[in-house]
Amino acid sequence: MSEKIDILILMGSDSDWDVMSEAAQLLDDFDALYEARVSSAHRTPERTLKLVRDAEQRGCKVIIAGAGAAAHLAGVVAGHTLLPVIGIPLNATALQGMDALLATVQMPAGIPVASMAIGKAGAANAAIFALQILASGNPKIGVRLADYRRKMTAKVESKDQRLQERRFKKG
Ligand code: RP5
Repeated sequence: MSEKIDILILMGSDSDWDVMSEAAQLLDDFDALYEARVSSAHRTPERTLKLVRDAEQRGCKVIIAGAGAAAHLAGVVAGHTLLPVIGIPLNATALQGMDALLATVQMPAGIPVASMAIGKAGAANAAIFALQILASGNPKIGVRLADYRRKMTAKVESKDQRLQERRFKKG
């Protein structure tokens, strides 16, 4: 595969896809150029490095990495590239993602990972954050992000309106 991509999504296992697909879905909604691949920091370290190098050569600008057990993927990737890396801690062990959160967020100084929340909210925010990074060089993405946010605002306002109507009916 050698087409241009803006974003590489990496996940440690296919068992991560249920959560990581939230990021992919959002990137699809924005017609983003991305690729989603399975590769583990522990099980396939060389393959992970190769995917990162290939992505760099294909013009990739941001890497999103999600992992659950001994969640080193985002940090290892960050150590191998100067591209910004966004980490998603996943709930894959008896510790319900707290272990992955700490492994993802507690990077030593010098190798940053932008850690999101555990799980689906983190995956969605990783996609939005990646788009925000791309928007600095692509105003069209910025316009679409502003529209996305306007729609979110409208949704909250209509939820509030429905709540007020329900309360009014009861009263
Ligand atoms: C991590 O181990 C993966 O990111 C996944 O969250 C977890 C479990 O992987 P599987 O045993 O389901 O392949 O590396």
